[in-house]
Formats: sequence, structure tokens, C-alpha cells
Amino acid sequence: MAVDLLLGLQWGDEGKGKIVDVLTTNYDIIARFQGGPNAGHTLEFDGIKHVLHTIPSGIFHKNAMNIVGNGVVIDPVIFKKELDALKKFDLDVKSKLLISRKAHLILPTHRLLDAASETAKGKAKIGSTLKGIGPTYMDKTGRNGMRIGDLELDDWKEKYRALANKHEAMIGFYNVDIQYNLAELETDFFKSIETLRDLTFIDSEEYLYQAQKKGKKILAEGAQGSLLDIDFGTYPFVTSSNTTAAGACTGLGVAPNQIGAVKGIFKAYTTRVGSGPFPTELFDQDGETMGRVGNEFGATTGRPRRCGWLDLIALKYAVQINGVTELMMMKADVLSGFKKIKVCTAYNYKGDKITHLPYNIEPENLTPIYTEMKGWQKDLTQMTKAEQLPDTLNAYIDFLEKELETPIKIVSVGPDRTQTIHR
Ligand code: 2SA
Ligand code: MG
Repeated sequence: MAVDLLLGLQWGDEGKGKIVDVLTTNYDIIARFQGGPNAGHTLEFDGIKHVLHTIPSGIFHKNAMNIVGNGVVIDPVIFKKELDALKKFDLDVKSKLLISRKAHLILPTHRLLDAASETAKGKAKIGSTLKGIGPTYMDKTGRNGMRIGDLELDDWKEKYRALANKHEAMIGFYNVDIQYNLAELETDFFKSIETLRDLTFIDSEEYLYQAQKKGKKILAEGAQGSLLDIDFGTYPFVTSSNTTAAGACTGLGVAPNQIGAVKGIFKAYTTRVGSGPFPTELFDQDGETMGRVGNEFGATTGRPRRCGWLDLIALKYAVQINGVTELMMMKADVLSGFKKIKVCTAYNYKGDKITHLPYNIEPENLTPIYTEMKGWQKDLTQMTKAEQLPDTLNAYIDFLEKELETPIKIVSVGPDRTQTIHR
């Protein structure tokens, strides 16, 4: 039985949370494989809006098992907050959520190091979510990290102390003015660890292997987006994990030949939160409209997201790197107010017209070349069937399918579970 993937193809915030929630009825297991509390996956149903950070988006479904895989980094404090927020829903979270022993822990000092590093960078800062993601993955690859499984050992507190002391020295090395009270942060941290311990820790690669053998259907839920991938994104303005398809193999222990459908999700336009190049970014009224109508604010930090037209060159790159087999287009409804829709179909790169994503996409080297299409100018939000979609939107969809050589299977027309059109 294959493991299907759901991945964001842009700079995150494509609407992965909503789609996982919609698709969960078809799956037995939803597994997160990278990232951590930097993610903000928003789900809306029955008039309730919920934002998940570390917990997989299948948690609201009765029969789905949710796995936090080895590739994920976990902040016990934020995890506890997420669990607390779920208490008001009648969910048996404890029996539906399993955590990999090999997942790494975000310590309070990782968060401080993130802040110190960003402050030291000044104008060149990454625009990180300040959740300690980078420093935690640095400790992982530097072979210094603490894992969930360590919490089952007697000496975990000593291990913690040694690492936290080292981090404090490193914070000093940055020589920046960041205020903190570590004792206070630690009280919170240790308390939250006890909450975490109430959950079941597993060898998730073995669990998933056995589940596959039993014919269980598994969906791997990506976080952030392909252009934030540590290898293939707009480095250094990226996150510290592999957000692309390969990350699901390493982040869950699933072999490449076990991957089935690769579901790629994108917005009908583009957004980015944090620093870094963004070729089709708009600084005018159109960009402002997209942000306002699309309610484009970071689900974790509340930061306004930068907005711009769809970048088909970057999207093609993401489809290629991930081996996307089917596409889902989100937020076409946000563009209903536009008479004309633009799509970037080539770049002017140092005087040449190119149609691939070059090494350097800084604005001084590159300007987008657009193809213009007619807008649909219809309220889509009440539509439920593909036949109801306006011809102009169908022309946009056809154009994208042809360019991307991949079918668009879902068109989302609003944040609610029910506002989902299958094609
Ligand atoms: P980090 O915190 O080290 O991973 O930040 C590095 C870069 O990755 C970006 N990043 C994100 N981009 C979009 N969405 C993300 N999740 C939240 C959301 C973000 C928020 O759903 O809205 O609330 O601000 C996410 N997480 C990381 C980040 O902006 C940096 O550019
Ligand atoms: Mg998000």
C-alpha cells in the first residue's frame, strides 16, 4: 500500500491544513514529516476556525491516527498549548496521536538562539518565525540534539543541562541585546514535558511499515512550501528542513518506492512571509487587494504576507522537484475582483528571456514576464460543482494544466471544508 504525499508548492500557506482535513476521510493515518511549530495549518468547519502547528491536520476526524514523524522538531511548550486548545472539542486526542522517538526537541535556548541569530543578522535576517527551528535542526545535523526518546532515559535532565549551558555560551557569543529569563522558560518547559509524556512515543518507521503491510492508507502532510526547502528553496531565505517529496522519505522512514500519489497544492496567486526574493511580488493596489481579500496574515506569527501574481516558472520547478501527480488550486475566489489576471510565464534574466528558475532570483537580475488572462469576476464561494465554474476560470485552469502537464483535481473556493470542488 502506497504512502501519498501532500505538499505546498510555493512559499507555504497554500492551504495544506484545509486540504488534509478534506482528504482525511480517505486515509487511516496522517503523518507530519518535517518542520515544527513554525507551521500554521488552518482548518475551518462548522463555523470554527482552528490553527494547528505541530499536530497533524487529521486530528479532528474520528478514525484517523495522527503521527508526528522523526523529521519533525517539537517544542513541548507549544505542543501543550495545542493540546490545551483541543480540549474543548470532544476528541480523544491521546488515542489518536503518536510521536516518533526520533523527533528532535526544541529547547527554550533554541528559541533564544534563533532570536540572537536573527538580531545579529540585522537587515539580512531570514524573517524566521523565531520558534527555534534553525538552531534545533543545526543541533540535529551537528549530532548534538535531544530527541523525544531521550525523555525515556534517566539522565535526560543532565543531557538537557549540558546542551542548554552550551547554548547560553553561544548566545553570549552573538553579543546582541536579547532579554530573557531562562529559569522562567525552563519551568514552563519542564511542565510541558510532563504533558508530552502522557502521549505515546513510538518507533514511527516501524509503525508505518506495519501499517502499510496491513493495507492502511497513509497521507504524509507537508509543512511550509517547496520554495522554502533547505536544498531547493531560495537559500538562505528558507526553512531548515526538506519540505519537498524526498523529505517525506527521510522524515518518516518510508522508502521511495512506497510513495504513491504526490498531491501538490498552490494558490491561484502567490504569497510569501519572511524575507527573501519573490519575483512576482506586487507593491501596488493589486497586491494590497490580494492580501486584504485573502486575509493574508501568518497563521503562527500574525505577520502580513507579501502578495503577487502566480509564478508559473517557480511552480513548474516545484512540480518537477516533487514529482507532483495531481494539483489542487486554492483561493481562486480571492481573485474574483480582478478584471485581468496575470501569470508569470518567463523571466527576463540579465537581458535574456528564460523559462527556468535560475540560481539567483534577486530582483536586480530578474524581472517577470507576464501572460494576461481575463478575470472571472464572479463570486465563487457558494459554488459546489465543477460545472458551475465560470468559463474564464476554466480557461485559467486549462492553461495551468497544460503548462504544468498535471491535472488540477481540486479547486477550493473558500476556507470552509464544504467550499471544495472536485474535478
Ligand atoms: P523558520 O521559522 O526558521 O522556519 O523560518 C524560515 C523561513 O521560513 C518561513 N516560514 C514560513 N512561511 C510561511 N508559512 C509558515 N508558517 C506560518 C504560517 C508562518 C507565520 O502558516 O503562516 O505565521 O508567520 C512558515 N514557517 C516558516 C519564514 O517566514 C522564513 O522566511
Ligand atoms: Mg500556514
